[in-house]
Amino acid sequence: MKDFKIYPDTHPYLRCKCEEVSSPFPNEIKNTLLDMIEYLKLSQDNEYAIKHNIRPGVGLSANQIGITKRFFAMYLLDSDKEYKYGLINPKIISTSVTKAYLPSGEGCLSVITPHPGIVYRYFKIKMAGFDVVTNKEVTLSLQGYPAIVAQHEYDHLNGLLFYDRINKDNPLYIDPDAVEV
Ligand code: UDB
Ligand code: ZN
Repeated sequence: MKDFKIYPDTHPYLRCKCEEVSSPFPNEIKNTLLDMIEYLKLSQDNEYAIKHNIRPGVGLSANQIGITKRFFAMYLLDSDKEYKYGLINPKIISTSVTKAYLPSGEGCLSVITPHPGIVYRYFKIKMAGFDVVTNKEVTLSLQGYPAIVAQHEYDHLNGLLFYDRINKDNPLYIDPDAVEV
C-alpha cells in the first residue's frame, strides 16, 4: 500500500488554488486517486491505523499529498451506505439554502492543533465531476455528513481550511436554522 506524505497546513500547498486537470485524464492521476481511496479505507481499520501511525481519514485532497491539481478522494460509510469516490475537476453545481454543522467542529488530516468552533456548510449539495471508481462523469446528490466531507475536500482545492470558516468573534455560535449532523 502506498503511504502518502500528508503536508501540514503550514505548507504553501495547502493555500494554493489547484489547477484543473485537462482531458484526457492521465492514468497516473486515476491510479493515484484509487490509491487515495484505498489509503482512506485502510486508515479506518483500527489495527492498521495504529500499526502505521495514521489517523482514520474520510477524505483526502490532491494538494494534501503534494499535487496541486483539482482532485480528491472520499471514503466513508454513513447509515449503511458506502460513499466511495475519486473525483477529478469536482464542481458544486447546486446547494440547499439550509446549512449544516458537526456539533464537535471539524478537524483535518493536515492540521494537528485543535481549532474549536462551528463550521457551517450546505446541508445538501449536488457535485459534478469525473469519478475514477465508475470511470465516468457523475453528478452526486449528497446531504448531511457526506456533503460536509465533500465540501471540506472541495475547499482544500481552493486553498481554504476549515478554520477559515469559523466565526472569529463567536466560534461556538449555533445558528438555530442550521441542521446538526
Ligand atoms: C478526516 N476524520 O479524515 F465518523 F471511521 C477526519 C480527521 C481529521 C479526524 C482524521 C474523520 O472524521 N474520521 C472518521 C469519522 C467517522 C468515522 C471514521 C472516521 N477529515 C478529512 C480531511 O481532513 N480531509 O482533508 C476531516 C473531516 C472533518 C469534516 C469533514 C472531513
Ligand atoms: Zn482536510
